[in-house]
Amino acid sequence: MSDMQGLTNHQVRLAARPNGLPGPDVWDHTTEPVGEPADGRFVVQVTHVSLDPAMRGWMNAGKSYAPPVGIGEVMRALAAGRVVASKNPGFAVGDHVTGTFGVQSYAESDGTGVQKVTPTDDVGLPTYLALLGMTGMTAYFGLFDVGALRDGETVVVSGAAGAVGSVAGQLAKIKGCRVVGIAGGPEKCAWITEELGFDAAIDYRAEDVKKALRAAAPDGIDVYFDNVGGDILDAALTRLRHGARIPICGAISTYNATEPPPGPANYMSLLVNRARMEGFLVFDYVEKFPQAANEMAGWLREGKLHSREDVVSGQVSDFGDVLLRLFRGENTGKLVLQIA
Ligand code: NAP
Ligand code: FER
Repeated sequence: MSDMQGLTNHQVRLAARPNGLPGPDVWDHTTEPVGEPADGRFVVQVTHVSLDPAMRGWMNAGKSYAPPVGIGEVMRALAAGRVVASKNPGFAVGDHVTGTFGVQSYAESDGTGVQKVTPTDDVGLPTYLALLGMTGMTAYFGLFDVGALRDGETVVVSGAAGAVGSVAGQLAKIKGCRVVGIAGGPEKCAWITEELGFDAAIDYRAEDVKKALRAAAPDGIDVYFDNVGGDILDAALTRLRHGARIPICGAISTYNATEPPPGPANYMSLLVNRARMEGFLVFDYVEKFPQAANEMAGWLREGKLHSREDVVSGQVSDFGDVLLRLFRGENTGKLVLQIA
């Protein structure tokens, strides 16, 4: 088939498995012509690539809930874009879509796992990768289902100025909870308290987290929504109330570790406080996404929820550098690479 108007697909492929932080040596940058779609398929111009800590896990050998990205394969990524050619009756040229399109400027798809979305002036395409995408669903089900949040409880969220954490804290505020966020740096702490309405913020880079938690949650924690693991999880474990729940959403502080990290030394608090700590995977809730996204979109429209996207403009080839921002804490809200 002829190329689509001579268009070139820019791609980022996994060249080698990283040890520790993924440096530039783990990426290959390739180009290939964009082909016409085969019957039943369509071509998406990728405009926004989602940057997710989970990507670090996908780069490791060894299967988890998803197979690892193979060496030489286009890096897996959730993304958003626009249909530019279609031989699939379900998708028309001009439709906006989200899906697992990979780190590339054009993706071919048969529609599997692809959602049609309707960006507006108020709710742009990046929000479908943030509050109304996998990120928001993670906060929603992690807090309400795994965390079994009850109105008025005391909630502590780590990674609080990040994509998932900033939504989890806001959702807990909607339920009338006292919400304490833990984040790195004064700007992030100011954002979550002053703009998002968190009751308190702890700057873990500048403060003794254990001491700060004692002051910010004097009666203890009912739900600790853990995005980071490590020392911060350990500190939170010392402040549990009886019957506390800890949704284990992630442990970004360990993702680039080259040695096995020390276990949470305070986990016996789970026993003493009859508390539950539970891992979860957002994909287990796929069937309930539409219902949750409707409720979240309502709160977004009413101004009760804010979706902050940290949109970095660049080329597909900037992906590797932009990904590192997650591990350096250089993002506030949902990190998205907009393909210039
Ligand atoms: P994000 O929070 O927007 O970005 C990562 C943030 O982590 C950074 O901005 C940084 O903020 C913080 N961070 C990085 N290194 C850290 C360290 N050593 N100690 C403490 N904080 C550190 O990313 P996200 O997409 O919302 O993901 C948040 C967590 O949710 C991750 O653990 C991810 O794996 C998890 N997740 C789980 C599921 C699931 O299904 N279970 C789904 C999606 C995401 P600071 O400046 O505050 O350090
Ligand atoms: C994530 C971290 C870990 C995530 C999924 C996992 C969807 C799951 C890992 C596993 O099953 O081993 O951010 O996002």
